[in-house]
Amino acid sequence: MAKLKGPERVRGALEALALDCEVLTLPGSTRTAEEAAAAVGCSVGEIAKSLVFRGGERAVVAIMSGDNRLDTGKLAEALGHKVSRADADFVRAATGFAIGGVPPLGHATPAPVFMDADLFRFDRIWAAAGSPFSVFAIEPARLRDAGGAAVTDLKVD
Ligand code: 5CA
Repeated sequence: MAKLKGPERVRGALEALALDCEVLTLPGSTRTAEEAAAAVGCSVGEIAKSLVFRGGERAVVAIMSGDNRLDTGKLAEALGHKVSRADADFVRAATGFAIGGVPPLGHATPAPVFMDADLFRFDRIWAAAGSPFSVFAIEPARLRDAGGAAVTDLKVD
């Protein structure tokens, strides 16, 4: 069987979680939060960035509002373990997706997930859907519940 493309895998993960979110493929790049906001026509804050870090040998995922920077000290405190930046190979191995299209759920390996409380400023947020041209929209609470995410303050003040 042919390997499923990123957006198809995200569609499958959303269906498996009974989330009726449509995966949109856009004509413009959604590789960065700024590009995704321009492509969708929303504010940068409404873009959910799915950032992967290393906590020892394990991955840890931080879903950040697009206009916030992650404070790695706060993430380490929430996790209870030192964290370091993941390189592109680690991100792909841990999630199954390449940087620029990493979705907030449906990853290859289970990992603790933390979510920036500022995402709850919005009724609906947009996240990457497995490629640098695809996104889906979801309510923050549904994303939290689907991924078992711990909501906390993670931003650089
Ligand atoms: N599709 C968009 C918006 S949903 C997106 O994926 N944005 S993102 O911010 O979640 O993904 C880009 C992030 O990947 C950057 O913020 C950065 O943390 C990380 N990144 C970019 N380049 C590298 C790299 N060479 N090595 C490790 N991480 C990187």
